[in-house]
Parts: sequence; structure tokens; C-alpha cells
Amino acid sequence: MKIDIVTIFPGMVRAALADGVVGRAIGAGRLDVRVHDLRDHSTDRHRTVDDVPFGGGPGMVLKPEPLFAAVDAIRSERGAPGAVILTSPDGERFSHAAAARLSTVDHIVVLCGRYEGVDERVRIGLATETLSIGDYVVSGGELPALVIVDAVARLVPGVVGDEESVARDTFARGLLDYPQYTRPAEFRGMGVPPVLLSGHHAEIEKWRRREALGRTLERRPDLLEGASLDAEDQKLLQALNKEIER
Ligand code: JFH
Repeated sequence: MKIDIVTIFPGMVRAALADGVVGRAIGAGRLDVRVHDLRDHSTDRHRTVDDVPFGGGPGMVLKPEPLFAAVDAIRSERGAPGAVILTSPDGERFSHAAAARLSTVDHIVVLCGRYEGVDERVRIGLATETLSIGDYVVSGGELPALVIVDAVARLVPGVVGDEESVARDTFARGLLDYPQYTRPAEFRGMGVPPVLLSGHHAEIEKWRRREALGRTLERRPDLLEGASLDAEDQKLLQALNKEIER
């Protein structure tokens, strides 16, 4: 998969992509990621990429010309992308489903805004979709772009070494995780649920399912609306509901 990221902070974006699962996938040639400095596509000697908003108001706005020029250059060097993503607080909410869809696109471009945002003509004439990572405001599009790239890249076959954990994420979507423990079996007076030390795999699976359902019921009951639960889960959930009522 080819990924191009356009930013005024290429160092920040490159540093974030250098380590971890994504960094390794880039090193192994499974992901072909390029980070582009937006200022390289400015045309004045000050490398200007922003200007004051028409109509007045606070802050600066990213000019359209450097962003269009950057994507033109990407198109001629790398071919036509299947998606051009703009990140913005007023975009459509990014989700695991959106990550799964984007993981099937063979070339994506992500545009990182800054300041108070980006000239609207970028959204209209350049971006194919505008995505938000959640209902809070961060200072620019770089962190949202990195979140999106990481979530998408994990779903590209071969990027995460352990394909089972990716499959489990997809399978468990709709439920929160069960609690995890590792050694030592006792730490600062806190133990580990005995079932996890018992070696009874069927019992362990049952306990984990119950914990996952219980946590979801308590913390994210909204997720249970869309979850597909078998008869066993329904029974567990009924019991957990009664426990909460008490
Ligand atoms: C970004 C930024 C302040 C002003 C809400 C009402 C007024 C933008 C580019 C995405 C998510 C972002 C994000 C993405 C791209 C950019 C900073 C500051 C305002 C905010 C707009 C610039 C922020 N999910 N959160 N933040 N900024 N607005």
C-alpha cells in the first residue's frame, strides 16, 4: 500500500512513523510511505502556506495552491490515489469500519491542516473525504493523520506480524477487551484471577467472555446495540444485568 502525507511538520510525522509496527512494515517494504513538506510547494521566497481569512476572524488559514500543487506532484510521481483524506474537527467520525474500507485502497493521500483550518476549496476540489478522529480539537492535522494511518496500516495484510490479533480485533469489534494479566502472579498485594492460573482453557474462555460483556455493559452499553451475540452471550448478559440491578 502507498501512503503520502502532506504536512508543514514532516519531521514530526516521520519520527512518529519510524518506530513500532508501522515502522517495521515500512522497513520490510509492505508499506510505501512518503512524507511531503507542504512548504516545498509554496512559490514565494518566504515559503508561505497560510493567509488571513476572508471576512476577518482569528488566526490563519492554509492556502489552497500549495496543497493542490503537492497532490499534483504526488499524482505525477506516484500515480492517481484512490482516496485523498482531509482531517478536520468537522469531518465524518473515523471508525474501525472506515479503517477497514481504507485498508483496501492501494494508494491514499492524507492532507494535514494547521492554524484555524484549510481553505474550503481543498475540501470541495481536492479531498475525497473529510475525517475527524473524535469530538475534541487538536492543534493540527498531523496527529489525526497518524491515528488514521496507524489504524489503516494495521489492517493491511502482513503489517501486524500476528494476524490472529488483527482477526480478533475485527471479531471482537463491538465489545470491550477482557482484563489482561502477566507475571508476577502477585504484585504489591494484588493477585490474578485464579481461573487464569488454572490451565482450564474452556473456563478461561468463559471468564473472558463474561468480563468483556460485563465491562461493555457497564462502560459502553451503546456498543451492545450493534453487537451480534449468540445464545450463550445473551444468557451471560442477562445474568450480568441482574447483578448490576442488585
Ligand atoms: C486541526 C484547529 C481550532 C477552530 C471547533 C470549532 C472551532 C482547527 C487543522 C481533528 C479532530 C482535528 C484537527 C484536524 C485538522 C486541523 C486546528 C483549531 C479550530 C474548532 C479548527 C487545524 C484540527 N478530530 N480534532 N482536531 N486544526 N474550530
